[in-house]
Order: sequence, then structure tokens, then C-alpha cells
Amino acid sequence: MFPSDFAWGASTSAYQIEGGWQADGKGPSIWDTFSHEKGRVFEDQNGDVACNSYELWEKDLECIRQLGLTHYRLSFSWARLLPDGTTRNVNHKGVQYYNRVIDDLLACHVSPMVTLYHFDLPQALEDLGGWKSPGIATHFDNYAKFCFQTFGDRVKLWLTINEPLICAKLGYEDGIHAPGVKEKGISAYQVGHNLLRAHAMAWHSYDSEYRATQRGAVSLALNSDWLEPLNPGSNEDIAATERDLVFTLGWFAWPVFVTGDYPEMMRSAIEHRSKKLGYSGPPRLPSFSKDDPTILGTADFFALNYYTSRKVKAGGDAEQTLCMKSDRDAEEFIDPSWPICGVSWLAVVPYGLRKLLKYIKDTFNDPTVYITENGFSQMGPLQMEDVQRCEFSSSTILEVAKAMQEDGVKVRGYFAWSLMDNFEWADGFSVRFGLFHVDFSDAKLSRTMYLYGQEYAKIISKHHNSGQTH
Ligand code: GBH
Repeated sequence: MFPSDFAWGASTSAYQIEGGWQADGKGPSIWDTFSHEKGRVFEDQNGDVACNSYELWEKDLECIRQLGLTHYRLSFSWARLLPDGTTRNVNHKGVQYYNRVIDDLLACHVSPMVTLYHFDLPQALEDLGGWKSPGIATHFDNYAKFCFQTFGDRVKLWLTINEPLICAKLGYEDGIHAPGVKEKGISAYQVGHNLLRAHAMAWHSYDSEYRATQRGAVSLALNSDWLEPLNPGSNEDIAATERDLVFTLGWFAWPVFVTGDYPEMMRSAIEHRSKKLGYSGPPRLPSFSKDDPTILGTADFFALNYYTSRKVKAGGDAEQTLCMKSDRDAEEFIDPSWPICGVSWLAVVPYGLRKLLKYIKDTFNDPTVYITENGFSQMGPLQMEDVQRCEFSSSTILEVAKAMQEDGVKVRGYFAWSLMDNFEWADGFSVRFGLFHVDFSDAKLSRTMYLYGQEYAKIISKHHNSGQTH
């Protein structure tokens, strides 16, 4: 069903697992600041220790080996490598840590996929204006070049930014992620713009300075739900669904894969709302200028994070204030027949992944695709024999196979979120996405495989020919 060189992975991110928030010269990040504020995170929990992967990396490696993964996706903590965010000051202990992780993975024939930025901006750069300031793109580019230079001899799969949509929307529109800003209808567009500029600069740096010698591939991870009209017979609902897709996946995928600029539908919808609400400031959706890096073509593959699906109908334009929801004029619903897995937003819709993959193939020029995250959670009482998550993951993986075989989508890998239970952002440790359970009440933070992990390991060993090199 899957080719023997298919990438079977699991994903994590630095702030969610590492702990060691002040260890060996690491600088603070916006998530350190945010989680230390009262009322931001479930029960005021934080990632100060998390899974303590900074000290317990060998334990993680054991988990990776037990699963039989061919790939492991991790992120670098920018402030662990560059405490003030700039290359003026390199933390060699941080370099040593990631060198060790990478070398250990390779020694076990596991290929690392590295995300440079997964929500944790160095606080020192936030203090200079963070993602709202255009200069951030140059800082990111310098950091990226530092990483290519230092680790690119061994890391061949790079993701610049994880989920620009979530960075922008949850960080600057809803304010439920760091830095906790709620400047509705304004800042998220500006931040999204700088995230894209930063990504593109880093891709161009790789392309011109490192590709020839290092021969790796660089992309950015885009998350998207599958969306379909609430009433498939309603033209209004069909149009709302199209708008919603354009405002979420299209916002970033269109510039990178199709035109080099934002979807026209998005720009006109925003302008229309600005007029209607009498907004007279500078255009809320910025334009790329001739001084900006070319955005088109800055991805060597399509990296998709998929979790769930929604039904969509028109709605939101009754809002009398500026906000992204009123711009996109679409409302999302969970179909009551879809099972919820753990956290309330996670309606499980395996066929949604197949449809989304087909949509990506048709819309974004048939790219090669890595599914860089997909997962299922539990909440409340611990369940080690979690048969439901097993079923959900195997039926989702089956849909991936169908997308490849029947729709001809060039899927090259699947990464489960997550290797182990970890700090689930605003939900703290209350939501568990792991293939391994982590006992946060035990000082040793012991890792134990869930049934879900065992099932995933079986799927991998069934499809992966261990005689092949990865
Ligand atoms: C991923 O985002 C993240 O990359 C990863 O770090 C995280 O641990 C994982 O999801 C699991 O959540 O209903 O307002 O609370 C996936 C995109 C964005 C989907 C936030 C859920 C919930 C918004 N996620 N969204 S809300």
C-alpha cells in the first residue's frame, strides 16, 4: 500500500517538550513570558519542565526506536541557540544539544526533519516589535542561515515556520497564544505578511547558499481543515466555503505555490469590509513590494498539518467591528455525526484528509506532500488501551493510501502528532496527543507506550522495508 521509502514519522516541538527554559544560557521566548502570566494557560501551567527532553533526550530516542520511525520531526528553540535572537551571541550548549539529537537519530537510521520556528519567538525580538515589525524577517533569515550552516550537513528536510495561520490568528487576533495580542482585523494580516517574508528570505538563502552542497529541501508547514458547504445545494454555502478555504490555507499557499501574492478573493473581501465599516487606515492586507523577496516558488514540497473538518455557511458580516471573521464572512460547524476525539475542536473526519489532499494536488500544482502532523487526543481519565485513537489513526492512514493510489496525490510521508504527551499550549497538560504517555506527576517523567503507539508501530513495520536505506 505504501512504498518502502515512505517516511513514517512522529512530530514534536521545542517548547512543548524540552523544558530547561533557563538551562545553560537559553534566552526566554514569548511562550515563557506568556505561560508565566496568570490566566493564560489551563491551571496556569507552563513549559518550564514539560517532558524535560532537554535532559531526557535518550528517553525520547528510545521511544522513537520502539516505534520503528524512519523520520522524526522536531523544532529548534531559537532562543536556546541564539538567546537574544541574533547571531551576535551563540549559545554553544544549545548547539551541542541539537548536534547530539541529530547525530543520535542518524546513528539509529532515523532522518531528522527540523522546524526552525514553532511558535516560540525569542522574547528579545518580541521586545523589538516581534512579528509585527518588518525587520523580523531579516532576523529570521540570519537565524535560518545559522542553522543551515551548523546543522545542514546532516539535516535534509527543513520547515521554516510552523502554521503561519495559527501564529497570526491565535497570537494576534484571538490572543489565546503568545504574545496574547487582540488587535482584531489588523495585526494578524501584518504578522502573516512578515511570516511569509521571513520564510521566503530563508528559502532563498538556502537555495542560493546551501542547496548545491547540502542537497536538502525546505518548505513551511501549513495547517488546514477540510471544509465543505453545510448545504451542498446552496450556492451561498459553496461560495462561503471557497472564501473560508482562501482565508485559511489560501492565505499562505496561494502566494507560495500559485501567484506570489494573496488570493484576489481575499484582498477584495477585506477591502470591501474596510469600506463598509468606514475604515480609513493603511490597507489591512499588505502588499509585497519590489524590495520583498519573491514569494512564488519558495517551497520544495507541500507540508500539511491536518486534524479535522468543518461544514461552512455564510455568516459573520453582521459584525459591526473589524475582525477576520467578518472579512471572510463564513461560519464553521461540526457535523453532529462526526466523533469528537478528546479536545472539543477535534472532530475526526478521515475522508476529509483524502479530499484535502486531492484539493491540494489540483489547486497547488501537484506538489509532493508530507503530512507533517495528524493526530488524536484524549482528555480526562487516562486510557492506556485507547482503542478509539487506534481506529481513528488507522482509518486516517487508509485515506492517505487512497489519496495516493486512487487520486494520484504524491504523498511522501506521514508524521503523527505527537511522539509523546506534552504541553498543549493554552490547554496545558490537560490534552494528551502522545503515542507515548508521559507521567507528569512522576519526577522521572516516565514514557509509556499507549495502545495507539503499538498500533502505529505495527502499521510502520507492515509497510516499511527495514532493508532499505531511509
Ligand atoms: C497543531 O496545530 C500544532 O502545530 C501543535 O503544536 C499542536 O500541539 C497540535 O496542533 C495539537 O493541537 O478551538 O480556538 O482552541 C493544529 C492547528 C490550531 C487546531 C488551534 C486547533 C484550536 C483553536 N490547531 N485549533 S481553539
